[in-house]
Amino acid sequence: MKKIYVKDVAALADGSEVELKGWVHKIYDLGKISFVRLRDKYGVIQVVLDKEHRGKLRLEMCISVTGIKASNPKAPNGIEVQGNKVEILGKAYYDILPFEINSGKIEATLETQLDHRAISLRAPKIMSVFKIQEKIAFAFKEYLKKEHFTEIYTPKIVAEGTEGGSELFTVNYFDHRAFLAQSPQFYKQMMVGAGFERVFEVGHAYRAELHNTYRHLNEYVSLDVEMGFIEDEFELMDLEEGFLNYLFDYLKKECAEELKLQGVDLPGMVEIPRIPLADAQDILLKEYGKRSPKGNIDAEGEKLFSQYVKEKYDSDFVFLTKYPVSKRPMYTMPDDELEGTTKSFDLIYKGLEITTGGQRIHDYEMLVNNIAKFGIKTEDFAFYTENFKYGMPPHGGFAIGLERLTMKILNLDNIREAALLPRDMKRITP
Ligand code: AMO
Repeated sequence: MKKIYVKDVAALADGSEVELKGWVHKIYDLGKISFVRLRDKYGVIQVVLDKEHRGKLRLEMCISVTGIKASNPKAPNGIEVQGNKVEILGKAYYDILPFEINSGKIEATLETQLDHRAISLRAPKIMSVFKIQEKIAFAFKEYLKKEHFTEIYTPKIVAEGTEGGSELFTVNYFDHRAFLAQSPQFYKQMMVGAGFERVFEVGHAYRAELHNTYRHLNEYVSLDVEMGFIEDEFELMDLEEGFLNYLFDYLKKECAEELKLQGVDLPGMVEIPRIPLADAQDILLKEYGKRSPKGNIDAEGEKLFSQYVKEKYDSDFVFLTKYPVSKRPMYTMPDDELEGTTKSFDLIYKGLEITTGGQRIHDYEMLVNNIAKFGIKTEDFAFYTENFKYGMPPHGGFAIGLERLTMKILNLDNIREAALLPRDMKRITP
């Protein structure tokens, strides 16, 4: 059935009859008449009701209103509907709402908002985060499809971890122990080798991290890319930079209203500086007296270095390149030009890592030897390494955390604000 949305009413002639369905957003009672604001997926409109039709309406009930469209310069957007029939479609059973959602800003803690997620999402500003997030994922797919990538769907119940470390959730899988996938890493590489050449996936990734921070989730959406027949890791950075430019253009066109509601101005063309990790560590020490952990930069370092890049290059982004072998998983291609480093990179955006990527080892013997060097049992990874016996192209890829990207584009303080139903150490409901 075709539904008429609030946004469609403006195009109707004055005097047209219209039936709208949505939620009671606000009520102003003015003696004989009431102004009821009806909210739907796309917006809010004023409905004028007499006492009888106003009846027992309460905030957030679901209603259908039939009435006549009229212009009224005093109404929001200059439009109202003079209602002559009201039906309650979804009753209200609450004593008081958990918090006010119709005043532009919710005066409740993030935890309370998340406890009542389906209510806090009713606030248009909060809903707009996820309308924008949907478009980010859409732009990712569209951009890659234009670049000859194929979308894949890989299993999330897996036999082995891909990223090293101990961040694995265990699953009882009949009489075996299995895990939730930390990343589609092995499968995206296998699909490149299988002949798709270029693949991407938008899917959930699971990390049993013991970090309850503003930037960690235990379940997040990973935007994964893997590309065959590359020359080096810089081609991957070119691809990611291309995507970000495409994304910002796309969001400006498709989400103008939502971005306005968020108070966000997107950048023009981005050109991202590429700086070796060791140089970044030196700069941090010289400019800020900040010491970094061996072979890495900590969260504070990421923030400080972003500040430096903003001042020096006027860029919100920076690629850190050439991470040491010791800090990268066993599948990462070593960099022969600089002893002890790899052909890998991170992308830092406004002080937060949003991407890891790099070229992979594609030679079977080299891979098996490297796995052994990492002290891992090669037999456990035979299902993965076996693919490398049959002609694997030089390849590499990267993954972007969707919530982290959303959070940084919209300048949100906490990653949970960019997760529809966040999973963290303390939250598994709603
Ligand atoms: P990595 O482990 O760095 O790399 O993850 C890639 C990106 O995923 C996001 N991310 C997270 N977001 C929220 N909460 C978490 N706990 C979390 N963990 C990771 C970040 C991060 O930059 N296989 C490689 C990628 C590749 O080389 O293709 C990988 O998973 O934005």
